[in-house]
Formats: sequence, structure tokens, C-alpha cells
Amino acid sequence: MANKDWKTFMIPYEQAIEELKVKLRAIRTEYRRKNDYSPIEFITGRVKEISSMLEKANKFEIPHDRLAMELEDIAGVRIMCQFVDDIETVVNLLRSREDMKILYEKDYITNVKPSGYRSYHMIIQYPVNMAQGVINVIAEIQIRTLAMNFWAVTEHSLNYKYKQSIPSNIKSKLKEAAESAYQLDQTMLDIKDEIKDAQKLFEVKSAIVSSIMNDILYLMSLNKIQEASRFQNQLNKLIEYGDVSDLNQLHLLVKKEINRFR
Ligand code: 0O2
Ligand code: 0O2
Repeated sequence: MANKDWKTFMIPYEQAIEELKVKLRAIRTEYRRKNDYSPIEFITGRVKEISSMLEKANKFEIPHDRLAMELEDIAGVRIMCQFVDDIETVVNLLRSREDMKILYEKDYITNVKPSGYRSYHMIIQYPVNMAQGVINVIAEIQIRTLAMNFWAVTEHSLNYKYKQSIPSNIKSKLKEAAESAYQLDQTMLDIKDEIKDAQKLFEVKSAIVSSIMNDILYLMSLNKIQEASRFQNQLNKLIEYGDVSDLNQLHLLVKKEINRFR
């Protein structure tokens, strides 16, 4: 295939990644807007470089006209979660979606790879609406914790450096590191509720602070500069030392002041 044709071949994959990233990031936004804990921490995505696609095709002797059927990770999306049990939540969430079809799943968390690699993979079929009609592309969604991702990214770069043959002493260190990452995930799971509470409290506090800030700005727009700066000083103190009820009380006072001048 000529260079120009490869670029055309990649268009639906690029489109699929852009759409999937937007849709999956929207799930996270939805949770956050509702002040709920999101099982998704962050999302990345990429289309495979043409050169590494051809390298993989060569290695597995895949004819170029069968790449779209047989290379399942030309389009790849990665979902990172804070806690191991978030992975199952995300998997169920994806299974229930109507805009993609799950072809099959690979559970490298229960069935850890010999390298130490842990991740949950879903191979999906995703319809992309192109100018000429719908093209169903195959894409790979990798779901893993932050610790699993840290390990995989590091191991990937070492594989790149050593051209897939990492020296055995480094390999065994990597396996040890994979177990430590797994232990870290288990420990974090034990204190998940504590962490979630702290994060939720942070979200609630930021929401009140930003409402108070908006109201202070409104007071300024009413030319009540002295009142606004008095409230601003009180808010500054509460941001450092106050709790939710102190902030709510200040919010009420600012609202009362606005109503006096409106
Ligand atoms: P290299 O050399 O490939 O490591 P945005 O710009 O916000 O839309 P974002 O979140 O900034 O996107 O990141 P992006 O570009 O989607 O992905 C960041 C990196 O993560 C890329 O590295 C990808 O290689 C890698 N990546 C993300 N998702 C996947 C995936 O599903 N599979 C694989 N194999 N890799 C993934 P770079 O920057 O391209 O460099
Ligand atoms: P890249 O550079 O990330 O694109 P299979 O026939 O199913 O056994 P396949 O098709 O390689 O083999 O699928 P597999 O094993 O599920 O791997 C798919 C992707 O998972 C890989 O893509 C990697 O992104 C990731 N992966 C799998 N095993 C490892 C591992 O041991 N270490 C790391 N860091 N990542 C792994 P690519 O194309 O191999 O690589």
C-alpha cells in the first residue's frame, strides 16, 4: 500500500479514538458533576504507528488486506482506575453500552501474564460514521489501575530499550515490582472508603467555595466593594481552616447581603 493509502486506512481508527475518548471522559464528568465518586480516573488513547503496525503484521504473518480483521489494537483506548474494584464497575458499564459491541474480553488480572503484566482488555467493534457510510472498526480497551499502568508503561519502555529481550536480572526485578504494585493496590483497596470520603469532602468543599466566589463577584458587580472584600477575607481563612458547615454559614451570609442590595 502506498503511504497515501495507509493514511486513508487509518482515518476511521483515528475517528474512533477521538469519539471513544470524548464519550468515556464524559462518564467521568457525569460522576463528578453529581459530586459522586468516579470509577474512571483518566483516559488516554492512540492509534498504532503505521511502522509498528507493519512490524506486528510481519511478525504474525498477517496479509495487509486482513489487518483490519486480525490486528485488534490498531485503535487503543486505555482507562485508568484508582482502585482494583473500579475495574469491574467500568467493565460492566462498557458491557451495558449500546454504541459498541464487545467481541471478547481478556482478563490479565486473574490470569497474570508471565511478565507480571496485569490489565483487563475488551476487544470491541465500534461503528464510525464516515462520509461514505458506516465502517465498523475493531478497537482494544485496556482497563487497569494506576499502579498496574505505572508498571506496564515502565516495562514497555524497557522492552523498547532492550528490543523485547530484557536481561534476566532486570526481568526478575520487574516481576518483583509487579507484585509490589499488586500489593499496593490491595492495601489501597483496604482503605478505599477512607480515601473516597476524603475525596468527596474535597469535591463538596470546592463546590461551596466556587459558589461563594461567584456570589462575591456578584456583590462586586453591584459595586459593594467593601462588603465583597470583607467576605473574601473570611473565605480565605475558611479555605485554610474551615469545615463544610463554616463554609455553608458564610455562603448564607453572602446570599443575605446580595438580597439586601438586589
Ligand atoms: P509513545 O511513544 O506511544 O509512548 P489528548 O491529547 O488529551 O486527546 P492524551 O490523554 O494527552 O490525549 O494522551 P494520548 O495522546 O491519547 O496518549 C498518551 C500516550 O499513552 C501515548 O503515548 C500512547 O502511546 C499511550 N496510550 C494511550 N492509550 C493507549 C492504548 O490503548 N494502547 C497503547 N498501546 N498505548 C496507549 P505517545 O505520546 O503517543 O508516545
Ligand atoms: P503496544 O506497543 O502497546 O501496542 P495474543 O495473541 O492475544 O496473546 P496480542 O495480540 O499481543 O497477543 O494481545 P495481548 O497479549 O492481549 O496484548 C495486547 C496489548 O496489551 C499489547 O499491545 C500491550 O499494549 C499490552 N501488553 C500485553 N502484554 C504486555 C506486557 O507483558 N507488558 C506490557 N507493558 N504490555 C503488555 P502490543 O501491540 O504488544 O504493544
